[in-house]
Amino acid sequence: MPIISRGFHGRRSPSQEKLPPGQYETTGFPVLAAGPTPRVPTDDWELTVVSESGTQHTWDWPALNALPAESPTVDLHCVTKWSKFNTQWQGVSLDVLMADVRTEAEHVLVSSYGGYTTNVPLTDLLDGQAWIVFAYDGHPLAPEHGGPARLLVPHLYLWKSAKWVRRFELRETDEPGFWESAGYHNYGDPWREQRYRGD
Ligand SMILES: Nc1nc2c(c(=O)[nH]1)N[C@H]1C(S)=C(S)[C@@H](COP(=O)(O)O)O[C@H]1N2
Ligand SMILES: [Mo]
Repeated sequence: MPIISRGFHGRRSPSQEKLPPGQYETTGFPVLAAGPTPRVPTDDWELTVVSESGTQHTWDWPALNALPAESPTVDLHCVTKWSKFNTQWQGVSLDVLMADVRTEAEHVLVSSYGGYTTNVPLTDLLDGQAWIVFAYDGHPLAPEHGGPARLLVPHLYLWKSAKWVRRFELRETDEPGFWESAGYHNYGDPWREQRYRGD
């Protein structure tokens, strides 16, 4: 078999460099959800972090908005193979929310209004890798995309970015979420193309 050299195909363009294996770029913003869109008024909205000892930290909407916000610009990668580059968000880093939470746990089960769940290692939510976002492209986050607030953890496939996020449960044992229980990969790194269990 002849070996086709890299030069034969030419250099990868800058946007291809941003594309994980098996993905294509889209400029639209598809809406994907496993169920109906929950409508959560900000008056009723709460976010809770519960540690393995049962200690709870809860933020209501004014409390979330009082925290220092960041404006991350990130690429999104959906397991259905679309990627969207340079999306602009506003939100609070998980580092800020977790600052006062004492835990030895390594696993997090994230759950949403409407019942969706997904699991993420705690280390993947820290060190500037994840946010609770409430604005997209300069506007309040639309309900279809998870408003009033969603998790954004862009270095993993987008199913880990729980829309309508409500609760983070810190756990000593890992507990698969909705898609992870349905045969998707437990971790979901787009650069290692971890789409399904066993990838
Ligand atoms: N609560 C909730 N969050 C969710 C989902 C869902 O069904 N429910 N779908 C996930 C999947 S599979 C993807 S690809 C993204 C889609 O986000 P978008 O609709 O803003 O593009 O949300 C993720 N977060
Ligand atoms: Mo997805």
